[in-house]
Amino acid sequence: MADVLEIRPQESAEENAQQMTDGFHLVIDALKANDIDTIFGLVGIPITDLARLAQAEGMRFIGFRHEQHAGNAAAIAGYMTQKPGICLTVSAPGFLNGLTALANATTNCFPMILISGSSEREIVDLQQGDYEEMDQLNAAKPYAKAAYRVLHAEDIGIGVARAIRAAVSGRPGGVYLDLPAKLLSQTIDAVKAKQSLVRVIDAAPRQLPAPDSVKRAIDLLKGAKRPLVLLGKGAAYSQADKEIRAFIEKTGIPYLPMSMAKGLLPDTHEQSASAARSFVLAESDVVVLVGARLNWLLSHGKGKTWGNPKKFVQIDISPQEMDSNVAIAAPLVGDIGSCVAALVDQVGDDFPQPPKEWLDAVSEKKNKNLEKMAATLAKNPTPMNFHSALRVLRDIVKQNPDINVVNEGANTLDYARAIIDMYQPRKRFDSGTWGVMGIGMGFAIGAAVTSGKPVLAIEGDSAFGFSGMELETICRYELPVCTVIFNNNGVYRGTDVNPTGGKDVAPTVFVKDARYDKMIEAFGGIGYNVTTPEELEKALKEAIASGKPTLINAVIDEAAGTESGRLTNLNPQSAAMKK
Ligand code: ADP
Ligand code: TZD
Repeated sequence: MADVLEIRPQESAEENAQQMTDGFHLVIDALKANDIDTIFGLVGIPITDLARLAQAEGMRFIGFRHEQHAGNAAAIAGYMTQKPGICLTVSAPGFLNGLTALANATTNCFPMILISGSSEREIVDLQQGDYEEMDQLNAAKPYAKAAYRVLHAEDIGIGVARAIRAAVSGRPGGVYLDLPAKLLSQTIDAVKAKQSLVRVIDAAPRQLPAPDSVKRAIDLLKGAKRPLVLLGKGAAYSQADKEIRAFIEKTGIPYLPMSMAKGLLPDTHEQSASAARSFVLAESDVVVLVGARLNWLLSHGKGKTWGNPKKFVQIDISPQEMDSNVAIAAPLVGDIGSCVAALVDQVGDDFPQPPKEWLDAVSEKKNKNLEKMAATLAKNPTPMNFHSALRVLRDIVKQNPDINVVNEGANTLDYARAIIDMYQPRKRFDSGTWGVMGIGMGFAIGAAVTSGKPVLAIEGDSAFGFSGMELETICRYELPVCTVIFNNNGVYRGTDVNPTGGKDVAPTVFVKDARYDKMIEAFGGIGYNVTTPEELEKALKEAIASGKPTLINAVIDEAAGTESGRLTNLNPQSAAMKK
């Protein structure tokens, strides 16, 4: 750390003057002291110089066209690395644009820090109408895991340290750090400043499970007749890949990955029960949740989806997660690596393997469903539909198993998740816990910058629209992102009509036959327009091999999608209207 803070000469260099530094420098020094090397953001008063300085001091500053996408990039960087991603914005509106991403990160348990410049406390608190005046700290609080403000330059080191620890320790989440303009220009004695820096030690300490909790879980598992393991994105985040694989393989229990946990073990693993999802959820009797919450994505652990009564083992770092929706018979609170390792320790050669009838039933169901899916995928309708296009993407990912996959939309999300096998951990990034649209280009940029590897962004045409302007960012930084737009002329599909016969199109309908490929050409990227699986395959191969910013406008049958994809049960009004 000795070389972190360079001492800068005072501007009015009087003889023997004390050497001074300022808030701008200290923020950068505090981040660098904690090995943070990238900032995603968008400049303006009062943080433009902060961004300039970050770059001048050797950090990477990735400038966006809208703060929400900078925030999403930071969030996904945090998820990939277990280090908080940093998003930097201006005050009030810029902050609010970033807040959506901060809230999404908190909801998904991604560690990130939103740093926003703010206007002066004296004016904000008396509501005297400052430039971009807003009480940002209080606005951020309900949507962040923690929110802090620093008022004195000597507290910058501690403020950054608190933000880092809050973001990554325990259940990860989004943290807001408020930096008023005056703080940034405050000067401080350089020696004192250097001493005020804090390097966070063991930011996310291991949290060991209690031995009696481990025993309770093992006893429950030993008595199971139809056990199932459910892996969530918390399991992927924890980077306990080896322990999780050992647990699955030693116990022989079938497992289901949640969307972003796909690839933690390759989806082609023989114990994967993905293709028999409904069957195993309904029929299992003991379910081990590993970093997965029983929220709406898992029907809250009850109802028809879950069929037979069952007992849950839940592994989570957050004690409050237990019993959130249904009773948890064996809570295992701790970090996933430690908890799973503790379970593996108890799984000796005498550990009972799941009964053969259960494994046979799962594989029979799985094979049947895989055959059905293969038949659907083999069809070649004209125009192309979701399935025939996704067959091509599935094969491309198989050939490029280390490619990062970003995915959003309704039908585009639901079908891609089911059809595209993943082979490596933390390579799939999608709409997540909220089912939010708009993560596409932000996640793509974050994933490309963080991994240095290519990204395939699979986007519904509506979903893409939320972040489409970031194509310019992708082109500006020459990122190897290939965006494929499933273009069916609207939200879900493009065939709705205005029942009044009026001039306005239906609420779900877009401009027909839009050419999204031309958008990327405006910024020097390469665009393709394809209408058949053969054309799509050729374009994809060329695009990925080029390593350049590319966009493929894949024309899909405008009648192919269903309303809300597979979420029709959450859309009762629409179902009623159609009656
Ligand atoms: P999914 O959407 O894939 O089902 P969720 O986001 O619902 O996953 O759940 C992730 C869970 O993982 C959260 O409850 C979070 O507290 C937990 N978690 C995150 N990181 C860890 C970790 N390192 N150890 C234990 N639990 C973790
Ligand atoms: N706004 C935000 C921020 N998130 C949302 N999830 C929605 C609106 C509602 N919404 C969905 O849930 S999916 C979707 C919207 C607008 C787009 C679906 O259309 P698409 O995908 O073209 O992206 P498909 O594949 O054609 O269904």
